[in-house]
Amino acid sequence: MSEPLHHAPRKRALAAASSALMALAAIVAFAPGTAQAAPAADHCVVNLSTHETTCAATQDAAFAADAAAAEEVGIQSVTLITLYDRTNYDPAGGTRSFVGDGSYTCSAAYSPVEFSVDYLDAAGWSNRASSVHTYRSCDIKLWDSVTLSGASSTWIDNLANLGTIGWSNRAGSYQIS
Ligand SMILES: [Ca+2]
Repeated sequence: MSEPLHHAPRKRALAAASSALMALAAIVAFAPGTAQAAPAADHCVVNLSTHETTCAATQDAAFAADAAAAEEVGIQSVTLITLYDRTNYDPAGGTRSFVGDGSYTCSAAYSPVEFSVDYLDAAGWSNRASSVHTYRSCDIKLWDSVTLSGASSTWIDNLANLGTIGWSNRAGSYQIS
């Protein structure tokens, strides 16, 4: 049985690990100088249990690669959040998903926050998400800038067009609860 994911020290570890992994993912996913132009269609899965980030050319391939790697260490990946570059959950522009282990479910309440992702810019995802889908009772709050600073959105369950609440291509960091 793996350790529960929602302990505070785990969040700090996640933030640090994610920064390093996202930086690596950005190097893999983008040629220098192209990150601000039309982003390539890239698909990454951030595993909150293993702290590994797995990227592939398609969303299905990214999920499959993450699931295979997690299974080797006894974790069954389950999707908590998927960010989409495009509206209407269209994966064609790229996706970034966060997965937990098979038994993980977010708490019904918005407090405490269960995960924080402080640096979407390092992953090439700052000002990019235009729709978001959540699972396992999780909700997401978007922040305008990195490190959970600037304005923040309401807690979002699923939203096919973040533009309807003024949050398309805007989030620089976010929280999950
Ligand atoms: Ca977008």
